Amino acid sequence: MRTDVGKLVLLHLLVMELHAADGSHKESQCEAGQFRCHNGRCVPSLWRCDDDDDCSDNSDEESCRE
Ligand SMILES: [Ca+2]
Repeated sequence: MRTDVGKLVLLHLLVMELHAADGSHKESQCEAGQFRCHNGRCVPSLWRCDDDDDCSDNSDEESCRE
């Protein structure tokens, strides 16, 4: 039982990873209209300063506060 759950989680992570890597610029630059998080993730510029941590490291919320 336990191993089955573990496999499912691993599979899920793998699928997510593949999906994220597919056709996206992972390490270089973001597309126009996107904000590049400190961790390299790209999020729409609209998501900046919306009080929601979209970058997972909160960098999209950091850079807009003085
Ligand atoms: Ca945000």
